[in-house]
Amino acid sequence: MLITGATSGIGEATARLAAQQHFRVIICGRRAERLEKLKHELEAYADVMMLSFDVRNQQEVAAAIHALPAAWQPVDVLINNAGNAHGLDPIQTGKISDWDAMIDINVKGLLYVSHEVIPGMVARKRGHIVNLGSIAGKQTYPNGNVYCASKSAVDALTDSMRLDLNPYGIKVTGIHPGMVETEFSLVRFKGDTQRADKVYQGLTPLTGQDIAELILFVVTRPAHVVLADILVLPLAQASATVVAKTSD
Ligand code: NDP
Ligand code: 8X3
Repeated sequence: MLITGATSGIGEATARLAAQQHFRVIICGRRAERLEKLKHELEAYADVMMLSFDVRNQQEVAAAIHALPAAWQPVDVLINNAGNAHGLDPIQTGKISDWDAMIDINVKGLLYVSHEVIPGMVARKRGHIVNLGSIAGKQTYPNGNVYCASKSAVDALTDSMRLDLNPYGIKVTGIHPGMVETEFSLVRFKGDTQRADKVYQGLTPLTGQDIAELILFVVTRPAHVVLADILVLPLAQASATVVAKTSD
């Protein structure tokens, strides 16, 4: 199983649970020290390989995946998880650097990784791709603009992959979470912990572990079963904008 964005949040929890269930895991991310530490921890349960690359850099992505030793080359499960929101500004004052980051990481990065993995799946006529979308890809919300657009693109690509890969017996799943407490808001608000913490105050958000459990469920269904599209929310959340908070 190759997991992008395994240095924190959903990806890290997924790597941990997958290793505990004895999947061989390839953990990816830019922060090599975190990958080293996680690799060391997970080797108690399973074989672990780490790849440090920036999904925005197509050459880095291709070189890292091609350099996998032959025994690790057949990637049968790809978890396209790396991604973030950058900023929460109205469209008229949005920053080009934030827009570039979201499109380059969430959309182009997912494509670059998929480009290196899909041909092997097609040749072997087997595989499972799980793309992390978001409720933001299903419903827009004020100031969500480019993040919503990037996740809407992930949703469209997930459906497109399922269509194109249908003749090859490859499963494709879209998982679309609502609020999950990870480093997501810290990244969105550029390290402002107070603002990030406030997002999850007054409700019980989902955790990375909740989504990891869902991912492991999805990839362990019988061969004929595909969970195609999953929206998963904390109890307090009814839509992208309707959240029952007990306090602000
Ligand atoms: P985190 O910020 O905790 O994790 C993001 C992961 O993505 C990190 O491991 C980070 O690794 C990796 N990443 C970010 N940019 C790059 C890059 N340029 N190259 C390689 N890896 C990168 O957030 P989450 O765990 O919450 O997010 C995981 C996915 O879930 C994302 O796609 C997000 O959009 C989606 N999601 C999150 C929700 C939430 O509320 N948290 C809700 C719905 C969807 P590193 O920095 O080491 O490179
Ligand atoms: C993350 C959830 O609602 O902040 O994708 O966009 S939200």
